[in-house]
Amino acid sequence: MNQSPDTLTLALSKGRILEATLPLLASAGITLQDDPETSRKLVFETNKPGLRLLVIRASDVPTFVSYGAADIGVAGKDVLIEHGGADLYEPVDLGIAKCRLMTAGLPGAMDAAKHRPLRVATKYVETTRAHFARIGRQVEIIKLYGSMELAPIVGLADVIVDLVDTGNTLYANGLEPFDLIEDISARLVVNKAAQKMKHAQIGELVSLFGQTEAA
Ligand code: PRT
Ligand code: MG
Repeated sequence: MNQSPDTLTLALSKGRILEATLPLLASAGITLQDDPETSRKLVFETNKPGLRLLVIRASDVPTFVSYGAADIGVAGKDVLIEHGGADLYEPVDLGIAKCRLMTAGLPGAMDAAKHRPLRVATKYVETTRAHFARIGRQVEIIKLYGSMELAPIVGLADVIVDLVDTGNTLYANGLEPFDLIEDISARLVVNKAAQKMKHAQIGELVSLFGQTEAA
C-alpha cells in the first residue's frame, strides 16, 4: 500500500474519535462506502477522490502519522503527550472527545503511602512519570493496558492515572478523582514531510477541520 503523491491518507481510531470525526467529514460532504464501526476492513475509500481512511488503534495513530504511513490523523491529546509528539505538526484542536487526565483512587489514597513510593497503575507511563516528577513525589509505576479502575480495588496500586469524563466509572467502583494532570481533546496531527509534499491537499483538509473546530 504505497503512498502516491496525490493520495491523502487519514488515520482515525474506532470508537469515540471515529464517532466524533465522521460528522465533521460528513459536514464537508465526505462520506465512506462502508461503515467502519461494523466493517472488518482497515482501509476505507471515501467519495472524495484521493482521500482514504485508515482505522487503527487510538494509541497507534501518532506512530502511523510520524512514519508517514498516514499523512494526517486524529488523536487524543492523552495519546499525543504519551507518544512525545515532537515529530508531528498539531495544527488544529478539534474540541471533540473531551475529557480530563487525572489521578484517582479510593478516598484518602494519596495520603496512604507516606513512607514509600506511591504505587500508580496507568497506561500513560511517560505522562505519569513526568507528572509526579513535577510535583516531587516518588512513584512506582505499574503499566496496564486497560481497566485501570480495578487496580486500587484489588490492591494492585494506591492510585491510577486515567481519563475521566463524567466520573461515573470511578464512582461506580468506589473511587474518586483527585488531581487534574491535563485537559484532553482530540487534535489533528500532520506528518512533517507530507505537510511539504502535499501542501495543498493537507491545507484543504486542515481548513475543513479548522472550520468545524469545536462545533
Ligand atoms: O482501544 P485502545 O486501547 O487502542 O484505545 P482507547 O480504548 O483509549 O480508545 P477510545 O476510543 O476509548 O478512546 C480514544 C480517545 O478518546 C482517548 O485517547 C481520549 O483522547 C478520548 N476520550 C474522551 C476518552 C474518554 N473521553 C473517556 N471517558 N477515552 C476514554 N475514556 C474512558 C476512560 O478511560 C474511563 O474508562 O471512559 C471511562 C471514563 O468515563 P466516565 O464518563 O465514566 O468518566
Ligand atoms: Mg478501547
